[in-house]
Amino acid sequence: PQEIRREDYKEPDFIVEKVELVFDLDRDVTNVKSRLFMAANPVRGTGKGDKVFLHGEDMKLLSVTLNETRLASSDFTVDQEGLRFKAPGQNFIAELETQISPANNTRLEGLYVSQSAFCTQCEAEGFRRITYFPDRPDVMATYKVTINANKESCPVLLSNGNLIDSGDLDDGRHFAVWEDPFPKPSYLFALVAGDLACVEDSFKTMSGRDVALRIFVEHGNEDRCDYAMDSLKRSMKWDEEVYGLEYDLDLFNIVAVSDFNMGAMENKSLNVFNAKFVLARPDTATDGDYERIESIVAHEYFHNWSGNRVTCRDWFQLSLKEGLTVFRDQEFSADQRSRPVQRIKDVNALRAAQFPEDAGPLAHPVRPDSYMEINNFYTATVYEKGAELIRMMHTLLGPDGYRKGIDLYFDRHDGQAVTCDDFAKAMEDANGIDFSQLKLWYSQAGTPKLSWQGDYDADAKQYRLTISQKTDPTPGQPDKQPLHMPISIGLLGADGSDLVAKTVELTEASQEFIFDGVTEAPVLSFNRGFSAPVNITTDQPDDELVFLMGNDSDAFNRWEAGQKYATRLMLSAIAAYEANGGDVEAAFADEQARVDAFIAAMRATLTNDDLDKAFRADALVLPGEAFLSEQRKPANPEAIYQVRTALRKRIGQALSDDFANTYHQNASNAAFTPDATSAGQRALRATALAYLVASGEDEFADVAVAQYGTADNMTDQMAALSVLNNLDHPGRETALADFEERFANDGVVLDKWFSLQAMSSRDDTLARIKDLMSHPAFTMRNPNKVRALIGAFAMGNPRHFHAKDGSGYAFYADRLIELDDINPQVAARLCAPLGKWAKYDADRADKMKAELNRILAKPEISRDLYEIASKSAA
Ligand code: DPP
Ligand code: ZN
Repeated sequence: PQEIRREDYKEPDFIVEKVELVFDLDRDVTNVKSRLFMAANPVRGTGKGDKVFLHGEDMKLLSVTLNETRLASSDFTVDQEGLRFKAPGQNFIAELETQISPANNTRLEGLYVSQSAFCTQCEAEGFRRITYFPDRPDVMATYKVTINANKESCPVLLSNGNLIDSGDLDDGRHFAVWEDPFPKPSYLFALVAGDLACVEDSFKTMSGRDVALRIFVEHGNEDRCDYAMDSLKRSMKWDEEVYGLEYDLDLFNIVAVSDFNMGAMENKSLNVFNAKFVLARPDTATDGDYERIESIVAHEYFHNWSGNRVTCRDWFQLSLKEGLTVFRDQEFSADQRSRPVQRIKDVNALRAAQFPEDAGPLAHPVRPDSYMEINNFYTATVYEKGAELIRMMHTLLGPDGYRKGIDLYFDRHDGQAVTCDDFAKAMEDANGIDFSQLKLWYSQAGTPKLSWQGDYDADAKQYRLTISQKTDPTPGQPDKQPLHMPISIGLLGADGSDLVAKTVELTEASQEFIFDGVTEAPVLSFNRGFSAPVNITTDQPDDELVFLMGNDSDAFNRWEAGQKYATRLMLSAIAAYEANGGDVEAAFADEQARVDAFIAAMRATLTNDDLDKAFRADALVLPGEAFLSEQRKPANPEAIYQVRTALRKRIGQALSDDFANTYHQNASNAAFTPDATSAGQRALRATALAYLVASGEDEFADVAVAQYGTADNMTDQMAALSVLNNLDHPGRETALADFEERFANDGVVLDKWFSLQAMSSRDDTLARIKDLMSHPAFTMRNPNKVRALIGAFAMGNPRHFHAKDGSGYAFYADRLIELDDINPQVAARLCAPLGKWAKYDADRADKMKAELNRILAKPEISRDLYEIASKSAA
């Protein structure tokens, strides 16, 4: 496959001003007629050639008609990529007739069937599987869409914009006509048709317009839409209040479907969602699910401005809309819930997914320079690191300066397809500043490493802080330049208060900052709130970390100090474990004093009632196995698992009275509500239960069994089930069997059951996964099922995935090979774990590479999987 390069961008020769589509829906043969009102692109000037190219893949082309004259087959050419013909003039009408087969579309790109409904997914390049079209985001057209379908099987017919006509046809069919007045790129086109239930509400915008809000779900799920609806209304209000952005149509639809490649899709006024991120009822969804629903509903809604009204010129600019929209949804969640807890969650996600990506074979800049398959670039780097880049702009400009920049951006570019440079320019122009160095974050891959050195001069009452930065080479980028970043710091006095709290701007490879009037030798709190997305290599003494854990006015850094301490402790224990031939007792033998001090600090956090419960729950969770393996080379998954498990056991034993108190004090008889405070209480209680069970005392496993049986909500049930999941306890099988029976017909909920078993630390896990593949509810054709069982194994069970005999790798590669023929996009997404071979010992690395090569040898490998596997094997 060919690489497409950013620097090769060319304006389109012809644009489409208006599209009229007529769909004759049928599962096996759907007929699509399209009328394109085309024009030579005025930006390129007129008379620059007459060659027209329309993208198109996997369709049957029935006819091509230009200005009402049907072309002979010798007048056009069709190949794998699309259709070419000669323009009959500067302005003309092209009419195309194509046939597609939605029921056979297992890639879930373009028009397909999910359960019994028809739906579409066009981002990034799915529209070219529906009809021939210049399927690129810089071609923006208005759409008029007519849908004809069987009235009984498809009573609901939806597309973008406003419904302008509908009625009955012959033969039990009916039709609807939708018109979207806002010009949009083809990736935002959507169509849904099926027998769906609808839940309705409304929202009054700031200018007083009433917007009808509708959520469409399968019949029987109407009582699981309340939270998504509530989240939508709060998102609409927040965007008005914080960004001054109002919704622009009279109707906003969300449709939940079971088969979906992504989380959700922001099609203009017709968002299509993975059902997993819509449906919630207290007995089916956990607090974590509620939280994700809230943030994804917000994310897709926010795209109406950051993505739809102003879109991307080309796909290299994907972060223009995604980085900005992730930042917006993160801030929304921070405002709705707890800001520090939200920041911890976002940083955890960044470190779990983006830092490893930036340190591995798939590292790429926020604005990539090339790709083979754009679907492979919906990455943590484009999304989450992109959001960090916007966050740094926000920090550097302050809220008012940021808002001035945003206002100018939307003012200047409304209705346009633009670039990341255009965004940065609006920020610069509105504030009269220069972001040229900051913009390196768009083009330079890799996570910067920062180190610092602090010196206190008591006589001068002066603190000097020297900060150095360095970014390691990444594929294709051997040399790195120093970046511009805001570093928020605090200098704490002995009583724990801030002597200094300030944000400095680092721009050089090494730079000194001087703070005057510092009346005592301070303790430094560095990179507060994770103001810059970097790794910090300087080790602070244990006692300073304990001090920060107990005193830092920045809650994020309180948490961070605990994480650092725990990481340090576990890394030295892992080294000792390996040096002692895998003896976990020996691992901590030389560390008793440090372990005790750490446990005392954990206890102080646990019992500090001034702290938010959700925060305490987070602060008590040790850094995960995946995070720890990023810190080790070679990483030994068995050692990491054993040491982390042993430390949890020690904490559980040492604090068992405190955890038991916490557990009992946080029981609640009140009916479940998903608000952040109640969720925090449940999280803290779940953490206590997990430590109690980790302590190894049987009585606590019985407590978990009892909790599973009596809980009236999914959060508490899952808390119990996930600790039982790793045990050899009769209660485990009973609870799993009960869960399976209750949710046998409930795909979204049953996925939790698949995932749990895939992530179990028990030795029979791989065998169990193989059995579960023939479970009646499992199918490789449903991405959620594949992610729940297969993906969870590779991403959430490092110990068994990296089993020394290579059984995990072989099983996994077999699944990717199988999946590639069904759904290449999802197969490619799941391939990354095999690409991390350079992090492991030679034996594991060889086995992982061998599996990558076996994948690459697959006949007719997709472009999607080929790109990831070949870059990973290199
Ligand atoms: N629907 C995906 C998202 O919102 C891709 N745009 O991020
Ligand atoms: Zn998005």
